[in-house]
Amino acid sequence: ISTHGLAWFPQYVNEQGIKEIKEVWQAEVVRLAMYTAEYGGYCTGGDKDALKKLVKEGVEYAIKYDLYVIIDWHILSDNNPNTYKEEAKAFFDEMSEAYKDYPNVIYEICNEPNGGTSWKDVKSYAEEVIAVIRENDEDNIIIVGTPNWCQYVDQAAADPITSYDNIMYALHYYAATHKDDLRKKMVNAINAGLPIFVSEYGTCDASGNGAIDEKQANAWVEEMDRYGVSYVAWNLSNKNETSALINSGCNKVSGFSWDDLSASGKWLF
Ligand code: DCB
Repeated sequence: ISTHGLAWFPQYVNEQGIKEIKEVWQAEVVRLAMYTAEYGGYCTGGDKDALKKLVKEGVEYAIKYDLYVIIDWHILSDNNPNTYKEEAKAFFDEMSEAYKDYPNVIYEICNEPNGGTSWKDVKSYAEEVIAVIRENDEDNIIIVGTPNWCQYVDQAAADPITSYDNIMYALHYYAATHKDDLRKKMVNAINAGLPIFVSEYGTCDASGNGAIDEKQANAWVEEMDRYGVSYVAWNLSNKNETSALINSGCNKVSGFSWDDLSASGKWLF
């Protein structure tokens, strides 16, 4: 399960809520989505100390309750991860120094490159940020985003990062938008030897809203299970949108009942 933007919905990072992600939802991984350029974005005037504190709280709870935790540098409207590369290096230097001894901590260094960002751009960014992380932390998993909102895994498969180990590549899908074609890209990339992590998906369309496509959503899960691919649902919030797992009228931050869940929350549960 992924949070929504941490600056926007900070309340879902709380001890009981994270505990329930493991014990009630029976998920194995929580993703902490920290936007870089929107909604109090880390690089666009957001409160850096407050955001880092929230990330660290989330990680501490994940460690305590035995969950994997993804620290997500959530680029989006900034398009190209090189836009805030220096900030990313400083951020991941601090995080990898703090968590090098916790193998359940995963670094996702660029959510969704888009806006014409090429794999060459992403790869050169990744090699610089990974070098910083590997100075501190020699083996925790690092997830690298792929072009076109994490759909062009074929480009990464054709030219993967070879100078470091334990690198995975993100594929993201929204089931009402991305169907057979993207599933085929996933399978081809896996067959080419690329380690894929679906660090974000939705059952609705690519805006995070619109109708749920249950048939496609189930087809994705079947294919991911067949190949042992991990997947993380977007998003744990009560925003009035389909992808939000909690109903917009519910202000609880843990202890959800069945009726508190949205249709996508019920599907996931
Ligand atoms: C991704 C982003 C994620 C975004 C979801 C749904 O964007 F990683 O941040 O979440 O997928 O679009 C949405 C939230 C909204 C929020 C909006 C902007 O659910 O509440 O208002 O972000 O922050 C994607 C994924 C795929 C595609 C496009 C986008 N695509 N996108 O395939 O075209 O443009 O954001």
